Amino acid sequence: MRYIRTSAYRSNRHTSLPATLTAISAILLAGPASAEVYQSAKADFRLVTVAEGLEHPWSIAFLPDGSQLVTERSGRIRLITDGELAASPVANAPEAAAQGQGGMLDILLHPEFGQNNILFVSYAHRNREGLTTRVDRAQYRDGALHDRKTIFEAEPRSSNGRHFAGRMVIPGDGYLYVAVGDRGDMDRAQDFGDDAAAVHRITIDGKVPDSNPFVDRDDARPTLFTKGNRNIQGMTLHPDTGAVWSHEHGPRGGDEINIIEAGVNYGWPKITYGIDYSGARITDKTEMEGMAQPLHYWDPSIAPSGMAFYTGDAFPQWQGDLFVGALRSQKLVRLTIDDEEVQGEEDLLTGYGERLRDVRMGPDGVLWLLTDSANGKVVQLVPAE
Ligand SMILES: [Ca+2]
Repeated sequence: MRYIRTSAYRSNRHTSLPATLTAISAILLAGPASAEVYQSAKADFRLVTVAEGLEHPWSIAFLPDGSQLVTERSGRIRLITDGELAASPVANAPEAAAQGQGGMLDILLHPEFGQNNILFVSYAHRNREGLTTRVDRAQYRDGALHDRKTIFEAEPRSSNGRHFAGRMVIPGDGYLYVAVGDRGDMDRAQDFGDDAAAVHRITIDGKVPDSNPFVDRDDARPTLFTKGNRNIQGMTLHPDTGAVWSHEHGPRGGDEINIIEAGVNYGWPKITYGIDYSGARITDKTEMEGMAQPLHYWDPSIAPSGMAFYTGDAFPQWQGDLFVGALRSQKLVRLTIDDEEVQGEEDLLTGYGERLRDVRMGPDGVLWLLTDSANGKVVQLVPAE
């Protein structure tokens, strides 16, 4: 079937469609997919809304039985089965502090979830001493978390409700990597006695691996794996190298992509691109001995969130491309990568009008997106034809 290829069609979508296009879109509507075709340099695609009515969905995990678990920043974990959002949230979820940018954040299945049912949830947690980023491990069975325990908690806490980070991955070494932001206080970012502005590496029981880069330093927190990361909102594994790729929110004009490596200082706020959102200069330095350069930075900022390498069969043209969601600039960015170099960048979904919170490679070979709103959606990105 031929797809629709006019920009007029796109700009008309909020008004009335010309009769001929309406007729064509009726034919295209074979399922719940939007009839709208989005064009891109290498592939045209449509969106399929899997579920909606989620409160600021933040992260999605794909269960082996084909269902999905989705966190809502408001504090719940929801189950979606065959496009049906279960009315009851997952039971025994941790109590997340939905305050500022905080709430229920990332959800990650153990690589052997099919055998052990173990998953990890990160969230903002509040007690009398303030707020922090925390990780619980639990077993998921029958719509509930079982044997849930806290395995990581960043210190110290503060009253600041910003920059919790929270993204997690488990690369080939089998350790859990969890990102913690600078908590809205840049002075914490280069203090190695502070858990803020870092990627931490722990065992899945919450212990400190002996091989962590700063374990022998008295002035450093032992779980630190990196330092100087302002607010990581995307982490994913490279499909070939297994390396941990991340992006972080920088200041105005300084969002970055980095590869996370042991003991590396990513510089914030000693070096950075961009300026403070107030307009003030943070530093005049963009590089310094002993601090890593980003692979890529965005000026103007896009407020990236969620990231995934495309590895599916539905879009052979996109194999190996890196997809990044954007909150503020409401788009999906496709980056072409050669080894560890960003070679090209294309903006997708600029007409969709949604903040994108998460971008994942689904087990079904297509990208899945979460939109960030009070009526958040789970969306699949499928070929146009
Ligand atoms: Ca940096």
